[in-house]
Amino acid sequence: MTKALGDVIPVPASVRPAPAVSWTLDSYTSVSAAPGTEKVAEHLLAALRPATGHVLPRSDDGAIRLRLDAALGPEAYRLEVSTGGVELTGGDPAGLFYAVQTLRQLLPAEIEAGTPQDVAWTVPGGVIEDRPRFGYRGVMLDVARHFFTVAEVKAYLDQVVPFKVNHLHLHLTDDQGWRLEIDSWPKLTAISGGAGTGVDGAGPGFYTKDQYADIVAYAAERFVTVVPEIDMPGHVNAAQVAYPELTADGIAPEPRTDLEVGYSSLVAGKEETYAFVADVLREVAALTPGPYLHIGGDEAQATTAEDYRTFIERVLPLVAATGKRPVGWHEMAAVELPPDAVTQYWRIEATDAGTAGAAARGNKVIMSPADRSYLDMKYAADTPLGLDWAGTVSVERAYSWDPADRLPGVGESDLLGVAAPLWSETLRSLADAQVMAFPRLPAVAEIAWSPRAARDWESFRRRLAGLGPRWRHRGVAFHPAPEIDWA
Ligand code: TNX
Repeated sequence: MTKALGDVIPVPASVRPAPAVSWTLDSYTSVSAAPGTEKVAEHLLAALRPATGHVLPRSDDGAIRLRLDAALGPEAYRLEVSTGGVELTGGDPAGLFYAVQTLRQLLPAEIEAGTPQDVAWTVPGGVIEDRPRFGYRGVMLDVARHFFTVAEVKAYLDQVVPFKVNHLHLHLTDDQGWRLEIDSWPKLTAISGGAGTGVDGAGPGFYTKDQYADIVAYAAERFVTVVPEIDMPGHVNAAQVAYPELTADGIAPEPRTDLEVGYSSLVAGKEETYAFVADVLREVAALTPGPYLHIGGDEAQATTAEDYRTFIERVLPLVAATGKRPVGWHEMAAVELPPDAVTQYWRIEATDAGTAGAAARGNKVIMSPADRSYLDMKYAADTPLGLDWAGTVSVERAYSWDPADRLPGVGESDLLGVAAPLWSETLRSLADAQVMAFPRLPAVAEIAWSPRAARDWESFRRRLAGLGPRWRHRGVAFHPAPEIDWA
């Protein structure tokens, strides 16, 4: 069945259907890629060839045409379907990549199958003109509590980019484990990336620098910027197990694989602390082409307020020395931040003086309220996986809020964007991660991309239903939320 032109997640900014018009891809279809669009054209062909079984050769007058027009602006695109074919125009290569994602969703669901399907590949006619509301549209994956392999991280990336997500925040370190090789402090991974360092003794796992660089490159090919997080001054038990000199008394703590938080702290008054942080940030920055370094800063209950401020004030210049822009969980706003610093709001309270105060001084905010955007919260009381400290988060709850209304003093222009974190204490596999992310990640992604006025729960419910068959074709696990009439 041919889809309606606007039947896409995230809903586009402007949709002008031409109801009498459609176009069908067939074995004669060829593809024209203007200069600068070749790489995105390869993504499109990789998406279309398996299920259609067609060769889709390149030609000068293809029915599928890709081109760039900078006048559209960054990340924007235009997609026109006429009787003669499909024209995809990107304001830049990222925008063109988003046009490809939209075209995929406009084709029948079988386009996601891995082998040739006997389907009429018909696309509805008309024009879509689209651009993002926010520049930061993120997902976060906690690879510290449960380690996800390089292949699993790539698979998760593949599953989120259809929703025009453009940042992957990796929570690389926590009390349980340390997941990124640091040459100057090799025991971090030799000891705390070893067997049994996942929650409940799962594991082992860490990324070598080459493996991490592979993730960063794979993400970049999909227009996704990796944001590495080294969480401090709390959440550091794994670092202290490896290097007891990072504790107050120099005695190694016991390794911990339980779910408690807020019990470990780097020592604000010790110079070793800052030598360690400077080395780690320098090495992480060297692996990071993107602008951001996330320094955590959350749940530092084992750090006095004064030590917390001392620590953050000493660490912010170390980030600046790497040339990167600091991001921290919103607790970081306890100190006056440099203008380029970004806070990430995660709590469930309806106000936060620190985040609002920093915003008033010009610090941008990433919105990730736990009661709306945390993909690790249970959907409902009977959800087998997940936590519920922020309440349960149904698909409707994940969708029916707006980041510009979330905190007084933090409006549209204060927002860098929106992100959906997935903490992994209860997860043991990629399938577990998928069940928690899908279908709520598309809800948060629509909030991050689509104009506020274009969003509507009833419309979203209907569009979401159509994703079920696509995920089944791709072998992606998802939660069959009862409020959706799944196709
Ligand atoms: C709070 S949110 C945490 C994490 C936990 C998460 C579980 C935040 C910045 N810190 O340490 O994994 O809750 O939902």
